[in-house]
Amino acid sequence: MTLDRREFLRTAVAAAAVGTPAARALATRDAGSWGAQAARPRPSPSQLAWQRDELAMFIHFGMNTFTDREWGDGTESPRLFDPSALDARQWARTARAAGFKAMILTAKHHDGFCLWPTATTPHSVGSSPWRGGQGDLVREFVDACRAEGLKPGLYLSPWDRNHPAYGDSARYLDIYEAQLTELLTRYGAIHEVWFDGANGEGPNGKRQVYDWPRMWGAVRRMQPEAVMFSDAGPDVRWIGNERGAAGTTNWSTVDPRIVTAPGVEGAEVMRSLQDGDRDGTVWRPGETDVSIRPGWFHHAAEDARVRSVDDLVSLYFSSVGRNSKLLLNVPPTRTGLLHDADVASLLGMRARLDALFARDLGAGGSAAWRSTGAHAAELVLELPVAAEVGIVDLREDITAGQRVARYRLDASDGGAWRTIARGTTIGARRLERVTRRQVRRLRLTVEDAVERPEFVHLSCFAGT
Ligand code: FUL
Repeated sequence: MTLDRREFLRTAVAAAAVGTPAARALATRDAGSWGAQAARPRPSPSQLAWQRDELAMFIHFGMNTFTDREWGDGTESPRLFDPSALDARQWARTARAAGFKAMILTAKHHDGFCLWPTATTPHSVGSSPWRGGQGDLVREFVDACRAEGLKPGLYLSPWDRNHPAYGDSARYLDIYEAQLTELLTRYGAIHEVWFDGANGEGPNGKRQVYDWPRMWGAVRRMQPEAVMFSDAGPDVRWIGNERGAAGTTNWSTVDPRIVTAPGVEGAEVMRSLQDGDRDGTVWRPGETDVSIRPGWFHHAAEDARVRSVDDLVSLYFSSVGRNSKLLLNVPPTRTGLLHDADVASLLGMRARLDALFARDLGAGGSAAWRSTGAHAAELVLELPVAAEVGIVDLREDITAGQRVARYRLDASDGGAWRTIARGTTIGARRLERVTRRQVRRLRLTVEDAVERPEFVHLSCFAGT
């Protein structure tokens, strides 16, 4: 049987959710493995671009902003939604200035209020006083993203505490798919579609049963280049916590039989989300979502609890620096603007990161890579001049997949080698903060790898 590419993708998505062995083979939907021999998984072009962006901004904004809640119950009047000076360009300008490459908006949160005029419910901006009921926040958001060179993404909560069809499973699935269709056909290219795992009862007390293969298939048909996020992918997985910490071991490969659907629970599920699976059969890198404030939505009472510059830089190290991507939430206020305190921390983070990574002390030095076994290798970097080193930046070329499973870093100031760090996975990027010391040579020893390790790129910085 020959499948055309689209059919292949559809089958792969459907099969992946079921988790049969054939499914797992098919679930590597990427172009890299399309037509290739059975090999370890590799990222698709979309997954690769997604990871290279490193930073995305999450925008939680909606009914909860006006009721001062985190989870609305769906009984809120649309008349409460009335930002006085909403300017999505201010969000996008800030994101861009702070070095973010993408932005994801909560088009609908659990309370069911839709930020775009939808035919599926009157519970939307169309029934609000904002812009005289003629507003479309999804439109303003995507336009602002594009104007600032950011990739737009959308969060559409499956859990809907307002819609009367919720819990009447077949009927609500049609509604949900219709909402996805509006969002994915009216606004041009959407780069990430975000499905969260929260799933409670509807207004009628009934519990909804989802059909993920159907929803993922619909997204794939309408936006084939988008990556889909959920606990279970299919393209990008949740990192398993909202503290901003990827696993110190973090494989971008997972076993799709462990996390089968958004919202599944259990110790093994959490471990797989956090660390990935060394022998995983699909490429599903982890996304680290965390808020700049205690809550996801803006609450004036938390204005003095915005993360500091130091805190944001640490988040960068514990997410991007552990083979993940950071999705940092920055919630606009009731005015419809990002708060000055948040903007100051973001710009401070950018300035600090730029300074930390301004000068690679290894640039112009000599690097010698040699294979030392089927699953081992060694890299010695001679700095052009001895220098104080406090950060080591390691990168595998993940277009070829992820290979390193255990490594050691040694430093020499001209005399004996001293071990300065040990770790497990590297992946797209591994940042090691080490005790600052005078260094002439650095040695990376790959002690274990899942295949013959490819060259690992090493750079080093003074740190602080
Ligand atoms: C969760 C939601 O319940 C939270 O409110 C928030 O949106 C977070 C990012 O996802 O599932």
